Amino acid sequence: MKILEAKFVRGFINMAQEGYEEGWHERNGGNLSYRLTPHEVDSISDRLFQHGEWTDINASVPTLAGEYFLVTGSGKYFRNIPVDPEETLCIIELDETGTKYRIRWGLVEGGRPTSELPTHLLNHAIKKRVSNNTHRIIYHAHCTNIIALSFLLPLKDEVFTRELWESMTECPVVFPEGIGVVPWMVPGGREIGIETSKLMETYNAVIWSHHGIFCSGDTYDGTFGLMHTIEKSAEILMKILAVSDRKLNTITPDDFRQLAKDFGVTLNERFLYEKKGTTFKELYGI
Ligand code: 2HA
Ligand code: ZN
Repeated sequence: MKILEAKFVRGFINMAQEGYEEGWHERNGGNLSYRLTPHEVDSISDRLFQHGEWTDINASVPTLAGEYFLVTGSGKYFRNIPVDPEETLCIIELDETGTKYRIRWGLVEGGRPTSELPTHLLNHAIKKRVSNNTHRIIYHAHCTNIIALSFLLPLKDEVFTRELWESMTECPVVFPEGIGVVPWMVPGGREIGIETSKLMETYNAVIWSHHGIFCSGDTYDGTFGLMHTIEKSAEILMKILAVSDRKLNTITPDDFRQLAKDFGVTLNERFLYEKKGTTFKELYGI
């Protein structure tokens, strides 16, 4: 089958375009990866390059040995993905140790997979295990309002989860497990990948302070929808912070407990603490 006609490739390209249109992918910002099913690999195997040299991943993911991933290319612009997917994307294969990859399709004008490959693969490894092999997508975007919030709020999972849940009623239904926060770290390496993947044991979304978000999911719609929901909630909170020193009304811990019951979701009580203060100054010193 022609690779560009495969459903998982078309979905990937659509998602990249939607992210670009949201304004989350300035220049070469952001990256996306999809873990192929064995059936998908079979369906396109005639169209893969046969040779490519093995390159170090700079991380070890033995549970992903032999798997194939569709990923964005390093330095490539999301806005160009729909225009020229064969030049901006690639399919990589991992070796039998899970420490090396080789390119089997794409990047026709040269290049390598995303600079965030260690984080993508470490996240895929964790998610493959904790989701029972259902999660296949890892998405990184530079969402404006989440980045802004990371300059204002304490960089704690409890604070971001609670404030984002409060800012839009459906948030606790969309991410009942909460959201993790990594402090500012140098991007592109193994260390930030390891810190992110530790949080991916619990969460489907992890904020990179002053940088963006990583989301994980089982479908393109679900993963994009998670990113979109988090960023919209952050936008609402930024509007509140811009015009007031406090919230006059909000959703209370008991409201959340009622919502959880009626929607059949489990909310971690860790995020339903009693807030110590009313103004943003009392709460967060801002
Ligand atoms: O430039 O977003 O984190 C791609 C990135 C690196
Ligand atoms: Zn980035």
